Amino acid sequence: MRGRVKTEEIFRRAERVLPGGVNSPVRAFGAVGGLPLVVERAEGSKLWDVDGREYIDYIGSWGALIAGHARPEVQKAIAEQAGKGTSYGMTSPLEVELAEKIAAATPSVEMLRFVNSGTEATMSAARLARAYTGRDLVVKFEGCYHGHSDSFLSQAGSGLATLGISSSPGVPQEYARLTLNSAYNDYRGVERLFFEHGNRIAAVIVEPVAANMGVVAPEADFLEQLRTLTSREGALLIFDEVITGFRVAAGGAQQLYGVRPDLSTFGKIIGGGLPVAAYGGRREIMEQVAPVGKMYQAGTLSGNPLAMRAGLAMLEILSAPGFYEELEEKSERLGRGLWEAAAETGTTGTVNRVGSLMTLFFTAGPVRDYGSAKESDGRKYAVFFHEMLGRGVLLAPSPYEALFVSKAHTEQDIERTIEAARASLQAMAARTTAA
Ligand code: KE4
Repeated sequence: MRGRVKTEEIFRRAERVLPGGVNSPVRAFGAVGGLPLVVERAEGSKLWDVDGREYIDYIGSWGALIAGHARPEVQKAIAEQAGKGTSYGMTSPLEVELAEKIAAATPSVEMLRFVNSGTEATMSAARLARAYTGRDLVVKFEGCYHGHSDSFLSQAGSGLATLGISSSPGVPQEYARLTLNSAYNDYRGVERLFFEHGNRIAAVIVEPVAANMGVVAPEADFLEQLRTLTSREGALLIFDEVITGFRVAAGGAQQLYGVRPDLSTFGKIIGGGLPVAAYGGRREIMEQVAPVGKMYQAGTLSGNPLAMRAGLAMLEILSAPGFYEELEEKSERLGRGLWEAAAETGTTGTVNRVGSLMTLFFTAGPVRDYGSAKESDGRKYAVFFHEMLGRGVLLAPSPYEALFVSKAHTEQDIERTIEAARASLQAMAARTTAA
């Protein structure tokens, strides 16, 4: 493998001017150690670092690039729109078109508002739920991650779990007290919160497939039970589909599981790799949002035509017949291959997979919530991460993230990845035996 001279030089400069050398904590390899990547370019399923090393990429910009990097259709759309201007600060036909397409794909969404990040989407959805119900408390689930707004930084997953931070400094106790946490897949726990705080709870927000504690699927009727409970108690049910939207199905997890939330948040895929997110739901709720209603939320670059055009190009790609079926076939093969590799090498592990989202946990499992996800051996994951990286396969640099399969991953990529996993686990097992 080539040296990493340029990576070293650039990352050391980065550390002097960016906290941790990164613009988002998980990129700093805190959970896995070692010199982080500095990326030069990406195309299809591949990504190259500044030293020319090639990787099969399973991060895919944390799920946004379900069709792969630098798709010609998206690049062409961006280039065409750039010539017409990148941001007008006024409504353009493009944002109307993209909103119509998202609403058409998501029956529970009659109206939506574009923002620029998943954080903005969930922060706005929580504010809207509080405005609509006149209540203050929000229930979330341990290990779920809804971005970094003050309401959601307690017991959160993703980067906080990676860094072992249970709540962030800088969030006043008064704010933190307005967020209640329950264990994922524990309906009784949520029921108890309603028993204790009943008519003060504005909303329950949930990742309908959790992907920020590693991937954890909702059990049997967990989502349906949340739907029934929130309806009965006058609280709103918010599905945070920033990862699952247009990923696990064209209509997101709400289509896959047949449960209709009151509000949904979207991100990642709908921007085709540019900063786009959204929150939406029934018209009578969304019409509480300014300027129609009084719940204030705004954004300079919200709905900007450049990002809208990329999002439209992406949704066009997803609408091709057989897109999700092919993705499911590849993902099933990879999930099974990882599980077989663990079994064949005597590795204690379990694979959770929902569609093209999956995680290999280094624990016997089952992994059904944050507590059981934390049973996974983080040190083993770190070793596995670097073994795979050395074999040209880039996984998330944290056991609390997902592996994202894209349309661009070829059968050859999948087989190479399974082979790399088998070799990595074999090498790990051999060292353990020798030790
Ligand atoms: P952003 O503000 O990062 O665009 O979205 C926040 C967010 C909201 N909801 C869910 C379900 C999410 O997964 C996210 C962000 N996802 C992480 C990856 N697990 C972003 C990666 C990062 O923090 O760099």
